[in-house]
Parts: sequence; C-alpha cells; structure tokens
Amino acid sequence: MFHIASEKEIKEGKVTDVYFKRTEEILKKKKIKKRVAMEVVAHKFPSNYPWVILAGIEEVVELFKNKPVNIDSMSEGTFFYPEEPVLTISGEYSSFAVYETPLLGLICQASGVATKAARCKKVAGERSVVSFGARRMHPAISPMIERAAFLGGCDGVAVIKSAELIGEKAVGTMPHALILIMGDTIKATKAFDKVIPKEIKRVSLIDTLGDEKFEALKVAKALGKNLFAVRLDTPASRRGDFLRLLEEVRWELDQREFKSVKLFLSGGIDEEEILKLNPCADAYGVGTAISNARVIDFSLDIVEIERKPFAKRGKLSGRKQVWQCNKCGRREVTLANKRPIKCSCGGRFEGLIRPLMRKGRLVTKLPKVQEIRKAVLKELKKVEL
Ligand code: PCP
Repeated sequence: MFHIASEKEIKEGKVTDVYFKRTEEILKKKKIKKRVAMEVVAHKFPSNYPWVILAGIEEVVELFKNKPVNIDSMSEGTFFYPEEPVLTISGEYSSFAVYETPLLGLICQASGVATKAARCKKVAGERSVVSFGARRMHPAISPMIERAAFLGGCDGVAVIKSAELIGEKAVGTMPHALILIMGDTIKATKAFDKVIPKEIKRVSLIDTLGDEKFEALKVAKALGKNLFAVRLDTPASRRGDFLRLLEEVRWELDQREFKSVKLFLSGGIDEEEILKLNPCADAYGVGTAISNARVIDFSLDIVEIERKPFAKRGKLSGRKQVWQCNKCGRREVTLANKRPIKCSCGGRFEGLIRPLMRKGRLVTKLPKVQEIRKAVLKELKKVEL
C-alpha cells in the first residue's frame, strides 16, 4: 500500500494533529460548546515574495462538504499580501477543530506552487512554461501540484492524470532513455516523428550524446519543417555558460535557414535562470523549482468567540474584510462590518472575502481552472516580482 491517507480518512478528520482530537474530546467531556470565527492569514511570505496567489480553495470545499460550518473566502487565483486574511471559517469549534491540519495543508502547498509558477511565468513573459516537476513529489499529489502550477500560469502540465484533472492535454517531449535505447538522437527523433500522432509537436532532446550545436543541425536536417523545437536539458557538468551555448545553437540553426526551430530549455530552471536565458529561449520546462516550491506559512487563529472579538497575542481580534478599490486597486483591511468610505481616487471598495459555504453547502459557483489562470495572467501583468 502507498503511505498516503485516503479521501475518506481525510474527510473523517483522521489527518489531524493529535492535540486537536484531544481538544475535541476535552470540550465534549466538559460539555463546552463555543461558536467561533477563525481566520486564515499568512503573516510572512518566503523571502523576496511581494505577493502570493491563493490556491487550494476547491479542495477546501470538498473537505467541508456537509460539515456544520460557514466559510467566507478569497477566490482561487487572488493575489494577496502579508497580514491579509484569505478565509474565515465559523461554527461550533469542536465540530471542526480536527480539520485545522488538512485545511491549512490544502492551501499552504497549493498556494506556494501557484505563486512560484506565476513568478516563473512573469519572468518568462510570452514564452511557454511547462510544469515538469511531478517526478520530485509523491505521485498521489501530482495532480494537485500541477493544477496549482497551471492555475499560477504554467502553459501546460506533463503528467497524464494532472492534465485529465484540469481538462487539458498533457505536454511532454522525449526522455534521454529513448535516445540511449535507440543509440542515436536522429534515429530516436525520426522514430518519434513516425510513431507519435501528427498533432503532437516534434521536440527533439539534443543533449544526450553529442554536442548540442551539431545535434541540433542533424535533427533539423532530418526532420525539416516537422521539427518544432530542440530541447536542451544539458547536464551541469557540460552546461558551462549555457546562454553562450544557446547563442551558438541559435546562430548555427539560423545560418542554415532553420529559423523556425525553437529552443526549449529544462533542467534547474527557475526565475533567475529564466531571466538569464530569455534572450535565446522560446520555452521552458520547469520541474523542481515549481513542484517543490516554498509552502506559504498560513495559520488558522480564533478571532471571535460567541460573536465577541477575542484573539491570542500577536493576532488582531474580530472578523475582517480585505477591501480593494475597483479603480486603483488600493487595499485596506478593516473589521468586516466597517466598509471604508470611497477611495480617494473616486473608486469603490469591494470586499475580496466572499461567501463560499453555508452550513457545509457551496453557495457560489467555482470557476474552471482555465478561467482562474486567465485572471492570474491578467493580474500578473500589473505586478512586479
Ligand atoms: C529531468 C526532466 C525534466 C528536468 C529534469 C526537470 O531530467 O528532463 O525536464 O529538471 P528540474 O527539476 O531541475 O527543473 P532527466 O530526469 O535527466 O530527464 P529525462 O527524464 O527527460 O530523461
């Protein structure tokens, strides 16, 4: 068996820190029932992250289906900032105490992946960024990881199951194994061209056996117009000045009228590498940097007990709203019932935390991930890294 929890076990509250279970038992034994409001907030972000993108809310809905709680939340894909609450959950505390662990787990990791994908996409600009990192993570969560990567702006995902989950076609090129087994890059590329359906772009991996410059020319000559791109996943031991190598490959291809052959790069790619390689790159496959992205350090804290503001030291009490001006985008956090007056720019403040569930039932329409991704890409144009 795999060392994972089943959906049923997660929904039964089995994936919880034991002290929540003990708390539930104590309160039940003592017959203490308190209605609380709790807020999810990230007090600090991974260093140099000015913003974070919220992801994982769709699974939060699944977790709390038919549970006696009300949830208000920012939508998936919302850009938020430190100290801004993203979600408020309310109900009788013992009825959902054990779900603190999974609730946070569902949004900490997904938001981290979505944000990292967005950062890579921001730097890559119009160049394609494909999620290639499933192999670095436990296979049970690959679909979640790649959905978050796609939501954050990735143009495609490599894993079949992930693509199925988001209603996209999986994206991939060819592994070194194909070239090693066939013994030659040209042979492997020709076999790919012969066997694989025509609608799949022909991308030949050219760093396995020979020098990338000469391999690129050979595959371009062998496939001609059928060759969409060459992929360089050049190992660190050979990479040297990777940009210089790419310039050489580009130069030689262009000299021989293979200007349409694109350069697809992978292996150790992150925002920094993308910035460096953009002058020659047409697309990137990003693995570990996205799939193993820093999680976002959310916490869930009581802010109200029996409708009275009450919070621990270091936490602002009272249920809050995050307001954004619909004209200039200015943001303010106030107590939920204190809508700020008109924005100085003349715009109107709108609340970003909206009803999501009432008594365990969804009360809004969840957007398709393609819609969320479109909105993220639009917002990405307005922000800086
Ligand atoms: C991996 C695969 C991905 C790369 C690494 C992701 O290479 O090609 O494109 O790298 P990253 O995690 O550093 O971003 P291999 O496993 O060597 O290649 P392959 O399976 O393609 O033969």
